[in-house]
Amino acid sequence: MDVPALTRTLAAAGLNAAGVADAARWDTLVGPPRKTEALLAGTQAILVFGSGGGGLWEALLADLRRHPEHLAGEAHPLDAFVRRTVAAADPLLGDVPRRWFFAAADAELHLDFRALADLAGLGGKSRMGLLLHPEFGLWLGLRAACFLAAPVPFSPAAHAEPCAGCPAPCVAACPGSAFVNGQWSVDRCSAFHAESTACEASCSARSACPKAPEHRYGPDELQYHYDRKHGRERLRALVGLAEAQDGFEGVGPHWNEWRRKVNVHGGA
Ligand code: B12
Ligand code: SF4
Ligand code: SF4
Repeated sequence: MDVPALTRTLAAAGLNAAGVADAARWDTLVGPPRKTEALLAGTQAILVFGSGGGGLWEALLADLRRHPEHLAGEAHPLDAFVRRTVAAADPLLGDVPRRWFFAAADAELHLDFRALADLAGLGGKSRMGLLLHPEFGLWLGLRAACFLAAPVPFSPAAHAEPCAGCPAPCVAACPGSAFVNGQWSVDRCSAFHAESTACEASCSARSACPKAPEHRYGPDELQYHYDRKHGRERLRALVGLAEAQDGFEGVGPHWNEWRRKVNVHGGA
């Protein structure tokens, strides 16, 4: 088992933020269906991988330019790229029992990746409800986690209150009054999406955060994450795939349907 080599290999493909969580602490947070006993008996450590800044997007574009069929044949090409990248690197873990999970919205089993990444020392909880990473700020996607039945040193905790002392330009920049008592509210934000198109292509509050401006996503990546339909059209243009050859239309994110689709809590 070579965890450092796995981490280096994934970082080279844009999964450039990694941490290790204590499985026993995870078990205190979740209900029976998501405890390690149910997911992988004997789990001791959980490797958590994220993508900071635009590295993963650039690696995706390079892959799709070489293999346009990876776009034409996948409803969620970025998530599919992450799965392929992980599958290619996985043999570095040798014969240690393990199980991978992904943060994709259509994952078979949803885990609360923000809580996992918190345990793995990747960042703290911001006013935006997003995990704020010390190097990448709010520009961090959470992508994959590997439950491992082997000991790996746990990562130190990150700064628990990353917004302390900040005058909160995120709140001032939000046109949808989505903050309640200074904290982002998913219900307010979702309601605003239902009544206005102002945030259909980006989030002004997230973009106003002064942390890590050098890692803000570029316009193409922002559009892909916030407006999948037009984001996919742009992706086709960037990799030279004709619309007629594309087997999918971009859909999501599902601002007002996610409660029906997703359950990351322990009960069910
Ligand atoms: C469903 C979903 C949505 C839904 C609902 C969002 C929500 N808040 O629940 C919708 C469509 C609205 C949405 C929107 C967005 N999402 Co979203 N979403 C998800 C998904 C698939 C599941 C989340 C979920 O079910 N939540 C329901 C329960 C768990 O949420 P909750 O009770 O409100 O959340 C509590 C816990 O997370 C808890 N918590 C416990 N410990 C910790 C520790 C930390 C550090 C934090 C931050 C929270 C936390 O705090 C919350 C309040 O009690 C996750 C991927 C995953 N598997 O985790 C991505 C995810 C949370 N989304 C993400 C992002 C980036 C977004 C968007 C910016 C959209 C975009 N286009 O990229 C917006 C804005 C979100 C925001 N400001 O919070 C990222 C967050 C990355 C990060 N740095 O934190 C994730 C992890 C996806 C990813 N691949 O990276 N999302
Ligand atoms: S998406 Fe729009 S309404 Fe929601 S937090 Fe961002 S700026 Fe505010
Ligand atoms: S703008 Fe300030 S308060 Fe808002 S998320 Fe960024 S650091 Fe936190």
